[in-house]
Amino acid sequence: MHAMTDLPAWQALMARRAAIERFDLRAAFADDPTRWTRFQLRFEDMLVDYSKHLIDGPTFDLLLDLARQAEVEALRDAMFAGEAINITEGRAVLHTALRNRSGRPVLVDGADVMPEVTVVLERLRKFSEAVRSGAWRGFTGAAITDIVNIGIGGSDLGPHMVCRALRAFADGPRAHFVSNVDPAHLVDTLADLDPRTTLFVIASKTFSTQETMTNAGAARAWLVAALGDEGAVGRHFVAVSTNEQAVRTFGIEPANMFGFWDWVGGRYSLWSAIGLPIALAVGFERFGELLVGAHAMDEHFRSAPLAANLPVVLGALGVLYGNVLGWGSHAVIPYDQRLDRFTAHLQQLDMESNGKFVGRDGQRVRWATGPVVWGEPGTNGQHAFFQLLHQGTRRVPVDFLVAARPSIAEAAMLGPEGMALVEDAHRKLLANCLAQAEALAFGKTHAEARVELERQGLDGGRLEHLLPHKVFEGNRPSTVVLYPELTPRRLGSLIALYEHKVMVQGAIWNVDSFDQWGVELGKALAGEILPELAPDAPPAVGHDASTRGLIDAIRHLA
Ligand code: G6Q
Repeated sequence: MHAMTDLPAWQALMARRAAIERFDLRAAFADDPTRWTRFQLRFEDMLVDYSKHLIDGPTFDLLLDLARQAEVEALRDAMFAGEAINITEGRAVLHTALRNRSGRPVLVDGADVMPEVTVVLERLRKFSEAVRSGAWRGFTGAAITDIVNIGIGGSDLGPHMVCRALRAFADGPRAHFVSNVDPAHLVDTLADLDPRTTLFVIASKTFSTQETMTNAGAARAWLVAALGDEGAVGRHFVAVSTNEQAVRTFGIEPANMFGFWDWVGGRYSLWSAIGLPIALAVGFERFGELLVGAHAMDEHFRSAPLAANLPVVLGALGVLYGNVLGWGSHAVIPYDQRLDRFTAHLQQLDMESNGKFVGRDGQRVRWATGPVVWGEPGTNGQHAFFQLLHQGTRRVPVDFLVAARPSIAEAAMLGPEGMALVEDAHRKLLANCLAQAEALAFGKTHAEARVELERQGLDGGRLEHLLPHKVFEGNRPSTVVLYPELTPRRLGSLIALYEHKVMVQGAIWNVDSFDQWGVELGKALAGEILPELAPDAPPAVGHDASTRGLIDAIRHLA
């Protein structure tokens, strides 16, 4: 195990730090006509442009050296080999096995897990096809029109994001997602649904998470009250879990339970039976294409040399900003409306994986770890937080994700002019995306701003007054990830790219990217306060004065 700051490449990067801070993208592009081709990677039909980063050849090489010296490759290989790289939980990390299409066995403790993976996939196929075809019917004999996934965190964000991303392909029951224990979430969702045609998927690895079990209980009460028979539960509830006993206790037969394994982390679980809502909404075949796309990225990650390895390159660039330059956040802005939950999924993936201050050696790390990941789709963000990206005092690297062409599905809805309208709107989307990346990188100098104001007819004091506000200092880095069109396969590759990028960074920072003790704390703490909020509970004792006071105030106000 290493300390990042002891690695020779880190020290060399530190020695270059002043030069990196002075790095000028305008000059870099002017001096090197090959820069755009030099700093880009292609993966299948996806293009990743990272030429607008604050790197030259030597800096880039040092970042890769850092990844090499941090033994990223060894940890990667150990992950694919099924070693227990989640060291605090003593577990293998094998979401890659869930989408393994190579025919190679994947061994955990000497046993190949692939046969079990195949069995569960086959069950998902059969079940999703039965629901979609109408062969599976509700208690009253009606076919299922709506599914409600009840789950939270990893049992919600991934499938929810994918179902939204693949709306152009949705041809099955409508998928809804309820996660929050705030009763408004469930109630608002159920308000538009018919219990006779609604299927609930209770998704919980542990089947004990407070929010999920509370919502599942309330959903069952709603269904039984409406259909007037406890027996209806069996036709309207299925479970995705690793906890068969708890599923049975809830009243769901094991035949209607889809399992997965403790080597699948929650935030990496959309590829497992947790992806059931995806298979229901877009069909098992397209769910399979999603897995194929992710597998292709897995193969790239395990075999491409570091300098051409997308997750390694993107991970290393993040280390440049987070560690060498000390920036604290990272924006992911899809210019792709259907990726409107993509950043939310990434927030969990990245912040839960690498938001750690203790290293794999049990020591407090002496360097920054995971950034704050945030973002909203463009162009909306342009009318909101982009001000800070362009002219704020904090600098934030940005990932732009954008499709070269619109989805044909939209065009048909808009009448005979549909295709032309959609193409026009999509070109505007693309123009905005590219313009933002360009403006961030190259800014607007004093001289340029002056010329612009003069052209607008300003001069004298008015011009001088406005001038400093019209300057954009530029040198704000971004990556553009361009793909032809958002398809299940492409989406699978994109998600897997970020999964592996997070792993690469965790390896460099020497943290266990696969545990989540911070989440476990939250699960335990609320349990202590809950009984103290009951109307007839004695006054709260213990806690701090603020928490006690708030408990008291809630009881008076409730
Ligand atoms: C993910 C985390 C966490 C988890 C939820 C739900 O990696 O462990 O987000 O997915 O807390 O847990 P259950 O699936 O057990 O309900």
